Amino acid sequence: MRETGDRTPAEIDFAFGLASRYDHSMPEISAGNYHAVLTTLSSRRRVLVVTHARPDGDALGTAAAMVLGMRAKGIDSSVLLFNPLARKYAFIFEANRISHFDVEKGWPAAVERGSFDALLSVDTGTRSQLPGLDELLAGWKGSKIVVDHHLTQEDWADLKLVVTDAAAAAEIAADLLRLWGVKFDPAIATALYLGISTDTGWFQFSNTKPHTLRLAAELMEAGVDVERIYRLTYQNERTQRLTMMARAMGSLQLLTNHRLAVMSLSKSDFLENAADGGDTENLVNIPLQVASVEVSVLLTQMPEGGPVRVNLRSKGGLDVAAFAQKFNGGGHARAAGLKIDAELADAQRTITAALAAALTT
Ligand SMILES: [Mn+2]
Repeated sequence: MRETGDRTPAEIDFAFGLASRYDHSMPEISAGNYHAVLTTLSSRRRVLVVTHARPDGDALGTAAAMVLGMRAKGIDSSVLLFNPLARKYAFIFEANRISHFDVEKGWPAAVERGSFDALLSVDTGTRSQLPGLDELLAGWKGSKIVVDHHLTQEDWADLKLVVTDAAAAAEIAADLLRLWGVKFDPAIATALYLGISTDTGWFQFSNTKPHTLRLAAELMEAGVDVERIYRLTYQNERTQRLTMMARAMGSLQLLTNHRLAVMSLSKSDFLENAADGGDTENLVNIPLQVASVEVSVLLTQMPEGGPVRVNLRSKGGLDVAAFAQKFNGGGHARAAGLKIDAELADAQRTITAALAAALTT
């Protein structure tokens, strides 16, 4: 362990930057935690990167940026995805020839666990978001590292860098790569920008801080084609997007003096429209356009079966992460999720009653 006096001016600047940017003086966000992650990664030859189920732009952008950063440092890495790579985000892996395993194809035999000497989990630190983690970690000998910005965490990793004030996991990855001396080339900048722009709702949500915009500017200067990323992530849907939106709107109920919006999508909605989960991403945000709506919930019965997925959004009055935790879910105060093993109508009754009670007490 090095003493503070051994730090280079750049490292001291970095520590000051962190202190001024993030209000909370949590021990997890000391510069030492960033150094610890880099020290561990630097001594590895092959790293397996994982991220949460149904990976979004931040999950995939952060994974891609870390793979590219490790590649620049001569460290080989692959990504293990617990759901197929979504069409709209596939470009970030394809353009950079990032190899990935898909749990749904030949897992776990396809992954030679013994060939990896570290596991890096980005954008999540919870087992429920990493289906198959227990199987993956059985007999795992390498280090286990979490780099995340979610409040909900569990103790399974050796090393955690959790910065809940960060707008996106990609914002933490940007700091890690900067501290590591990895140059932001167009590929890395694009991966980081994908994570930051999608997790902030294209810089609209309250997690967007002055630092977030400064970082975005720096990434643009490094060569990000902003219009192209916008088109690929927000103007690249199939027609199923609109037909499923119509179904969701058709199911809309406004309850509790129009403070609570409830929508649901059933298995037959998906089958009749030949739609999949990618077609319904973020539909839950639409009711928040209405002034009176404080909380929006979308219950989804997936065509492939399994528990009902419940997506929650809040304008801030109700902490939906705390609500989701009561059902073993998690997330952020304004965006959270949970799963219920029940029929769609029963799940809807349970969640609606619990949300109405939470809003009126
Ligand atoms: Mn994220």
